[in-house]
Amino acid sequence: MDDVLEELAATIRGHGRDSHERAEELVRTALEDETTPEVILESSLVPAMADVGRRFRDREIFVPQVLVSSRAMQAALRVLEPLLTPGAFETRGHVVIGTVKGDVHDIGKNLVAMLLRGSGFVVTDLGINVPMQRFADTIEEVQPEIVGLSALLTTTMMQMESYVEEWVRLGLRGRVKVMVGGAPVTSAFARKIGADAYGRNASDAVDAALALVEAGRGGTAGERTA
Ligand code: B12
Repeated sequence: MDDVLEELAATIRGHGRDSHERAEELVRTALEDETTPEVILESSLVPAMADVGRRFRDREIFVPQVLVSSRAMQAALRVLEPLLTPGAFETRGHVVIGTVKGDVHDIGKNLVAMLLRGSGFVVTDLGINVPMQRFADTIEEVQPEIVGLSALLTTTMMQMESYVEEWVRLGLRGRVKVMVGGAPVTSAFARKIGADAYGRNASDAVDAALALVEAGRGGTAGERTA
């Protein structure tokens, strides 16, 4: 990895006072050096955030430090987002995405939304802590092909099943494909709750979404479906 990407990863992992400003600067420098947004994401930002996750799990760092890293990560992602988003001319489908109720984790969900946009999907991002009814109202309103649910806690993940059941009850389930993800979610869990697809990471989510749209047009969803 080159020096700029290494320093960027260290900035995300570290807890400096102005790390969000520094992260933004370093992303701009990497782009000026002609590093692609995909390389910046995959070889610096994502592994750095994964390392933050490991250290939080092992109680080497705590919530305040994680928040500083998250803020730096979000600042970096804001610079990359427009570059991963092509013009609206090629729309592959519409995805409504959000983090389920009681859960405020959004870094991974934002990354998924960003890569979906970058692959030509229109994305309506409902944000964090989103109740079932808000999804239901948005499904009625924007008629998406796919709804994406994100959860990072083993507790909040359990609500995904009741969301899907409620959409069945409301007669919405036949109109949308459901895709789920988040660190504790697995493809077995996705199958168990009746979701159509699971994405382990953001690029997997894009492949799954493309397969679902393709299947909806008469192809087969292939092995990525849950
Ligand atoms: C950052 C973070 C926070 C930040 C969140 C900031 C933010 N804006 O998101 C803050 C500090 C606020 C936080 C709070 C808490 N957190 Co926290 N947090 C994390 C941490 C360290 C990293 C998560 C992250 O951003 N990862 C990086 C992204 C890129 O990965 P990702 O989220 O997994 O997303 C990828 C995939 O999962 C997938 N994906 C994600 N969503 C979707 C959706 C779809 C549709 C698809 C297809 C794919 C997909 O693609 C993404 C991109 O590749 C994790 C540790 C971990 N290893 O996950 C703990 C972790 C999730 N947190 C945890 C806990 C316990 C908490 C708190 C309860 C702590 C507390 N005591 O207050 C609170 C809960 C607050 C709440 N109500 O939600 C635990 C959960 C344990 C559990 N079993 O449930 C974890 C696992 C840490 C741990 N090991 O203990 N947290």
